[in-house]
Amino acid sequence: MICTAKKVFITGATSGFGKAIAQRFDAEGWYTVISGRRSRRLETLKQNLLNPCHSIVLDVRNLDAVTAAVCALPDVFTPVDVLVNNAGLALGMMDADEVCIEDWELMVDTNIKGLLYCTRTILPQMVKRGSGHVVNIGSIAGYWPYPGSNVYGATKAFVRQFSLNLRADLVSKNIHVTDIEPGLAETEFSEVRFKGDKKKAADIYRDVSPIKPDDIADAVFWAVSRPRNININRIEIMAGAQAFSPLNIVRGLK
Ligand code: NDP
Ligand code: 8X3
Repeated sequence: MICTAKKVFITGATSGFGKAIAQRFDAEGWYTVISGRRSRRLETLKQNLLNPCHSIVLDVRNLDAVTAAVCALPDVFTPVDVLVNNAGLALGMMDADEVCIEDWELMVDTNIKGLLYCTRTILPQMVKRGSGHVVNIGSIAGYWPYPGSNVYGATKAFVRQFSLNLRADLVSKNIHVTDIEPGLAETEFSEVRFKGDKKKAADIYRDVSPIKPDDIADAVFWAVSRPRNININRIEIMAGAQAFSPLNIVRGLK
């Protein structure tokens, strides 16, 4: 029997944006495939969704695991209509000469390679069916530089350019691509970035009203629910209390 419900595959659904995106699509009647490394959180989320949900304990850095998970999708969850490449992280906020190289590698492996693995693995089913939509979660850090963003921002610049290039390849195959680029948003992002230092993380959101996960879920759902005669290339969203810094001029350098 052919299932007519729409299906969304979300990476990093155990927290923050990914969880809110899963809840939003579910509320709109979509079937969800939720993934992430923390199994208990996936199970709790799944139990609270109204529509069929398939959960996968998945580390996006592992290509074999991504391939196996996509091959093993139950029929009712294929072909995937929308892939949301959300899994990602920042680690540290130190200057480039002080940073731990393993943190850089982990960001590259997750934010770039993990996103590529999921995209490349799921795209063929969209192409075969003749429609689909890839939504990548980039960041304002992919465009606006700030101290300590070094490799994190560069991975998101990759996401931005890859999204555009992907669209260039796939326009003739009726696959839409959107890069959503949030700014200051309150999730577990800062706690991860500061390696469990809750005080430092809380300080990032002190006395401002940051973007909420539901705001990003709204943007993702809006982008994929536009009529097919348009493609939303990019959406950049900052917190109301956030803007661009002036250029930095350091005086006295020889
Ligand atoms: P969270 O830390 O709350 O969520 C990150 C999610 O990514 C978790 O579900 C985590 O799941 C998952 N994840 C991390 N590493 C892996 C991995 N190797 N394999 C699979 N899943 C992984 O942060 P956000 O919700 O804020 O972050 C989501 C995305 O949004 C990221 O790409 C981030 O860069 C981006 N972003 C965040 C902003 C912010 O200010 N919060 C602003 C702009 C962009 P688990 O640990 O269970 O694997
Ligand atoms: C997260 C937003 O400004 O912390 O991507 O880099 S920022």
